[in-house]
Amino acid sequence: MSRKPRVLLVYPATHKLGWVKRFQLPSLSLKQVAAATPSVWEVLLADEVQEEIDFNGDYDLVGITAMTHQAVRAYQIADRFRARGVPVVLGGIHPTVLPDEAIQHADSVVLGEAEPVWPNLLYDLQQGHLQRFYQQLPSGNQLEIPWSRHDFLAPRKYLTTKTLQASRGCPYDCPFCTVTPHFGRTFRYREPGDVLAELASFEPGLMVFLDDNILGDPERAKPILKGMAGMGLKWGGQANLRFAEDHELVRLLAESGCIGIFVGLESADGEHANHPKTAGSSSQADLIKRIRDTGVVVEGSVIFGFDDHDEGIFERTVRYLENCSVSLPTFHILTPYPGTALFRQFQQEGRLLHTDWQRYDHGQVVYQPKQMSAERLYNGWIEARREAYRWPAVAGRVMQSPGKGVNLLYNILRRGGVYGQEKKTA
Ligand code: B12
Ligand code: SF4
Repeated sequence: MSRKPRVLLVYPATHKLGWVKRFQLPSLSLKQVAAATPSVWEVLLADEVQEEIDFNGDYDLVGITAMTHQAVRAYQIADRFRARGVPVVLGGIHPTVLPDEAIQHADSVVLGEAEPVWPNLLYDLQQGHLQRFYQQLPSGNQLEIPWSRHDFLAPRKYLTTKTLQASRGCPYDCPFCTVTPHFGRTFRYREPGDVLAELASFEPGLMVFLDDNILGDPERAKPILKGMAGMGLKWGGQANLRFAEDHELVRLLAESGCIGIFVGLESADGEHANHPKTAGSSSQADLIKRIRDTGVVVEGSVIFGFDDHDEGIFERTVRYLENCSVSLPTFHILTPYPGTALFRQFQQEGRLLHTDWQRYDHGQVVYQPKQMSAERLYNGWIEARREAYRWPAVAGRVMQSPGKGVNLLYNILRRGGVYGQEKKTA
């Protein structure tokens, strides 16, 4: 009996993770590619974070996803399969912004979203007419995508397999971010009823929204939050802190089962502290407190290395975050991802130190900062992280929050990462 055609979807790993791999989420990118795959195909997953790839397996096609820091490994994997004659398709953010680079390692590259083009690509492959590039640009503000597929995942390997997006795109177009160039300059939304139906198909337990801004439009978010109350789901996601100006939204968030929300604060001061997404009538400290008081953990993320950051930024930021009492501070080094305005600016100014993509990961300095050396930026990042996760600082944060046990657990887990994760500088 002939078997179904078989596609292997690969998530490349850049380094080995120890026990932490048990706390990872499966790639939603590949769950969506799987969901768009016609049922005549068998879909297999090789998540390299979790297991070794079987390079000798019997596959008709290999599809590999890549963020920028994964690109080098993705190309190595692609080259090995192609050397055996297995056709390879590359997709995801990095191949989308640099398709001419990606095609050197692939038979075909999908630019942008898989859902509208993937079935055609598979059909073309079977007909022997695979094209080099596939792309369909998004339009309008409706997002119609199939429910993500979970059946090809081993649930016990992950923190949870229950992830989805209710929206894509972002209007803010921050110069350092890949989202607007990749997903478009407007929010596109799924119908709340469709999102709630997918959520209702989940077993009670932990789920995560992987939207860039799940609360970006209160009128879209409220029906989803109301519908989630009583579903038995505990969830996390990321949003623009300004949502907390709306008291009803904060109340609904807590009632819906939200346990943690990630917000981008970006900078303690200067130009990027006054971005439209973070500026408003209440102070950030007030908004953070308003959310925290409901028991929801607030993870606040800042970036070091903007052109208006001098060497005092590290100390000022740690103090600022203390004053705001974020439950979990997160620190990133500014990274000029290809495809962004920031990349083009640094390239024109001759400030990129290299384009070794595997080092473009927010934890290494890959450009010449304006007001300090690359080494100072790296060391300042290390010092700020350590300062924020000293035990007295952790205790201070935890004591201010309801849900002290959960807060403490999050902080201990993060502290482990902070003290164990340093890499090399530029
Ligand atoms: C959720 C998320 C995370 C989660 C990931 C959870 C998971 N396992 O899925 C967490 C918090 C762990 C995370 C971590 C990081 N993230 Co992140 N993350 C996101 C976010 C918000 C959504 C990603 C997502 O799931 N999108 C939904 C899927 C469906 O979209 P997609 O990936 O684009 O996939 C579609 C297409 O690209 C295409 N496609 C993708 N792959 C493939 C493969 C094939 C074969 C085909 C045909 C098509 C295809 O089809 C898909 C469906 O339409 C994005 C922003 C964004 N909007 O994309 C940032 C983003 C991807 N993250 C980013 C970064 C930098 C990171 C970190 C490096 C940050 C850090 N240092 O901590 C880490 C790296 C983690 C790692 N695994 O190595 C950057 C990547 C920039 C870049 N150019 O690479 C983004 C774009 C954010 C940004 N502001 O720029 N992230
Ligand atoms: S608000 Fe967030 S998702 Fe939107 S462009 Fe800025 S950093 Fe990217």
